[in-house]
Amino acid sequence: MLTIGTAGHIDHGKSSLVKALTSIDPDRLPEEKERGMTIDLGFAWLKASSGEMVGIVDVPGHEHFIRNVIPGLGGIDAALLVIAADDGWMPQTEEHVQILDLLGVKDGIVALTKIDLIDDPDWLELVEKEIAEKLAATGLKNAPIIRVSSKNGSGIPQLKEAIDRLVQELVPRQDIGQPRLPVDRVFTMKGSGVVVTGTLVNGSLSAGDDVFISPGGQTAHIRSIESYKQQVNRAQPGSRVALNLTGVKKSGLERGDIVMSIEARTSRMINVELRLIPQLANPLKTNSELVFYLETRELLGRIILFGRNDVPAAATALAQIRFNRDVAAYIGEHFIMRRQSPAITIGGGTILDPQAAKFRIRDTDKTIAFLERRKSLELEELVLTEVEKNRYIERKGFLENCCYSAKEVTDHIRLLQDQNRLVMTDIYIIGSNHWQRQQDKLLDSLHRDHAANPLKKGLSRSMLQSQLDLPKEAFSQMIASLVKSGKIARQEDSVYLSSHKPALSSGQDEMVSAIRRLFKKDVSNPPKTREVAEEIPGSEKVVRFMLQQNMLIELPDNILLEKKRYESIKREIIDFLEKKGEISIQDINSLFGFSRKYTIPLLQYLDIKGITRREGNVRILAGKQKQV
Ligand SMILES: Nc1nc2c(ncn2[C@@H]2O[C@H](COP(=O)(O)OP(=O)(O)OP(=O)(O)O)[C@@H](O)[C@H]2O)c(=O)[nH]1
Ligand SMILES: [Mg+2]
Repeated sequence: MLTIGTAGHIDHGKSSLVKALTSIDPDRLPEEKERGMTIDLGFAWLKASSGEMVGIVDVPGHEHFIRNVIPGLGGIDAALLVIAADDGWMPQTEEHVQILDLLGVKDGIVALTKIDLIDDPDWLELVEKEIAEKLAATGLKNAPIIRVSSKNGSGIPQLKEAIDRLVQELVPRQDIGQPRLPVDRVFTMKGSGVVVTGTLVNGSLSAGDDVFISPGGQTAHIRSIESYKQQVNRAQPGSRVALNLTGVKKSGLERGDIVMSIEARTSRMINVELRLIPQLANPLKTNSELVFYLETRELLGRIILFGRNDVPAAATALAQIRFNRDVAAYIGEHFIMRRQSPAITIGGGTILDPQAAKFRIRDTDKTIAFLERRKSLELEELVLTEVEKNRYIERKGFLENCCYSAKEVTDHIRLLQDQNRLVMTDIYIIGSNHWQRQQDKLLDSLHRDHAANPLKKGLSRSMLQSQLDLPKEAFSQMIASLVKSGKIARQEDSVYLSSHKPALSSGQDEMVSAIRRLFKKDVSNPPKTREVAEEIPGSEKVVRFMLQQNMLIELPDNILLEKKRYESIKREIIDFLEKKGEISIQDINSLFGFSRKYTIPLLQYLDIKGITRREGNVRILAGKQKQV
């Protein structure tokens, strides 16, 4: 499947030639018939001798209708440049060739028409020589020139053969699984509702598909598809397509909209590499307001040059375009730009960042470096720059708006991961530099915390995460991988370096002994946390350490007990319960000499630990029924 676009000066015989080739008159509007000129895009098709269908988009030659030309040439695979033998190379021949060149069209055929009007063979040779010279510096430099007459049919078979050769030589349209149908016509048909037409690129669409209309974001359903007047179930990239849509109104659609299988990301700002035509008289100044053509869309925008105030003819430059509305562009897409007055095509370019942040002068170097890396459109650079730009980015939808398929992108991410240039978690892709910096920061935080608080176990996860520039899921994976490699350890909520052993200084050692003495002083009156601090000033840290190290335990009401003593009390209570079945507060008081102030927190603690259970006024062993 491929689509050819005509190009050339007014009245040079484009539409007549399309009719001579296909028997279809591309001039469909009454006004076009009346005036004998093409005003808007026309469509026809022929079958190549290989059986392949070739769509033809016929464009107007009048300079006034250039805004209808560019949308027509957007999705084409090859050009049919029509030049009248009696007239030769003319201004719109020039302009259309510039546009084709800026759009990256490199294949085509030149049809030298109206040869029936020329008797002098030298003249034809002269015209052909001029054409070859003019095309030498363009993408069409290798296009064959075929002499034809639509009036008497001479040369038409040779032109068909040239088209056959083109069909064979052309590399088939890329199918990257991301279909886009830039709409060039919208109309309603009695009985079947809204129809949109266009040249399908980047993927295929099927009848029954649900689709999105960008940039508006409306959803629609493809009821049926027609391609070259035939109903088809599936339309291939490169073909001319008419979609019958349900779920949208004609008023909600216009030329320039794009029918896509996913909801595209849109933006008002894009970063590009632009290229100016050699014939441009005045340099392009930064801040100029221009008319831009992206696929079938025409829109106004302002150009902001990076690190310079103007660009001379024939030069390239990096720039930001700020549009007056959202666009759903993709990396690698071509565009055309024109001045409003005088209305001339001044250049075009390639989109390098379809989701650009507003450019600020202080970001000049960074922005230029980023775009310089993207200019080659190599997948590796696209992946790396996209990740670096965002620091971390969700895998879902990653580089969905670029000229590569999802599979190519995924394969490349895996390759870069194998080379340790990217880190992938379940949800995110993270640049290895960023990952490494965050990991260093995490380890450094732990180092510093351990040095400042040798008695403390470590830092809480939430404290650590708040210091890092990572989303929660990636942070968890970082912790897990550091635990796995043995660098860090975690206990409950605390994270610490594996090498960290909380230890006491000699002064603190003495405090531990003093605290122990405090417990021995009156065994039936163990101190509360606050009382220890009052008796032994500065001992809070040591108490916390002793709790962490399981030397002490803390009962409800902040009552402290030595772990050893608690264990023996617990044992005695269990023995008691195993013999007697139940234990009362008075039993405990008389067993251990405690007052009620201690007994109740102790029992609550045993309940929490699942050792005892309250039954009325007594405790029984948890899990046992009270025997009545
Ligand atoms: N003698 C002669 N006249 C031709 C030939 N091809 C086209 N014409 C005439 O040239 C005039 C313009 O032809 P079109 O086919 O409308 O030209 P066009 O390039 O489509 O014009 P626009 O769409 O307005 O740019 C018509 O009067 C045609 O009859 C040809 O091969 N020989
Ligand atoms: Mg025409």
